[in-house]
Amino acid sequence: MGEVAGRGVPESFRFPPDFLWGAATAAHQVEGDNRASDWWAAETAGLLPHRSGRACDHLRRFEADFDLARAFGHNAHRLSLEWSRLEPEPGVRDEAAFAHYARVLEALRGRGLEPVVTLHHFTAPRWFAERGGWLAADALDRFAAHVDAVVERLGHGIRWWITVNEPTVLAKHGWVSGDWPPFRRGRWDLAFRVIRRLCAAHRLAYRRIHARVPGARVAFAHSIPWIEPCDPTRALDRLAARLRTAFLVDWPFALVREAGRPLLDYVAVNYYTRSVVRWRPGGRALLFGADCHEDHHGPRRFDDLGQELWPTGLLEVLRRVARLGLPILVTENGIATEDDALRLAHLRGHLEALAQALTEGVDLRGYLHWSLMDNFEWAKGTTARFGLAATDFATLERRPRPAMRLLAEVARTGRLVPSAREATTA
Ligand code: IFM
Repeated sequence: MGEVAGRGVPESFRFPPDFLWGAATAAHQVEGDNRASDWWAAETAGLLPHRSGRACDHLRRFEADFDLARAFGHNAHRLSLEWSRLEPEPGVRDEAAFAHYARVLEALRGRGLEPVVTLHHFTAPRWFAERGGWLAADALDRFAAHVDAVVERLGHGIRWWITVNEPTVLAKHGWVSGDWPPFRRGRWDLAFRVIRRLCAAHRLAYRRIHARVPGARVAFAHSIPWIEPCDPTRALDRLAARLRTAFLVDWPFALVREAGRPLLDYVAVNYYTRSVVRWRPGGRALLFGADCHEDHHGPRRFDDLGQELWPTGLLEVLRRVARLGLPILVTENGIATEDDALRLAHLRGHLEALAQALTEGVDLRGYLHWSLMDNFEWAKGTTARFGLAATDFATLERRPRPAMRLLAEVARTGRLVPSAREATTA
């Protein structure tokens, strides 16, 4: 698996006692019956290869799911509040949906699970999409009104907020590769505008949350790969890696700056993989283009979505974002596989990376694994298995995997227990 991410971690190392441990989810991926959303509309119109249907039926099973999280040592949980449930028609707030999420938040707190609340995780109300989505002239006003409603009715006491999830990922799939709603291909111009809009949405949500929730910590969740040149001896590959980093990693941070500082209370890092870039003439493809999968980097391991298992990249990403001088929360990290040994190796390696970062003084506050259970992985449907618990989609039974037990043990002891120190070498 390459370099050992936790090489400098002493035997005496302990994770801080108030470290947040948990899993991350998103409404459309777990709840089921998300009928008023743009994704549901696209699924039923046959524009997507899979239908979310009842997903994990978390809408009805949330208490049992939180029991499971608690039983496995979690003290935090990331969820998204589905905008299309809360505002199924423009300006119409669904009281039952607000009451539902109030119960969900209560259920988390009752179990000692700190909520980490996302306001926008890829899906939007169908009406919002039909009016032009994020590119409509009034998109930000619409989102602002929604944020106000959520903050006012549900926001009390929520400490950790995520305004929007992964602006660059949404722009890529929706406007460049075109495999997600609104299915535009090669529209780089629009993708850039969408990223700007989502960052503007973050800034307005940041202010609105702070106006009403004392002590709130607000960030957008940033998907940050660790980007390297395919051939480090080639100047053009190095340039490609620098350009991709500037665009995919640094630009969104620049877009949320105001008065000389990023409008963030912490950095929310979603880390999955290393991205190995080769220079391609023609420009734009190098920003989102396919990675180089050649083996001259040593033996490499990939998950079912072709993402490389590379824990050292998490350490590098944490070091890099630490330069912003803000606390950091890992708000997603996981692997799409049905191979338990690979999932364990992944988790061990990334726990080592966290420990190494803490040992170096990085202000890291917690780790939320993607995901609590196998769920609806967007255009891949239920074929990509990211869960700490396996989901049987016929019976909806959740079955904890070995990695879930490992995470529980580390959370309980605060130590990189021996089982978490194995198998991270090449
Ligand atoms: O499932 C997604 C999630 O919605 C956003 N981040 C990446 C995950 C795995 O692909």
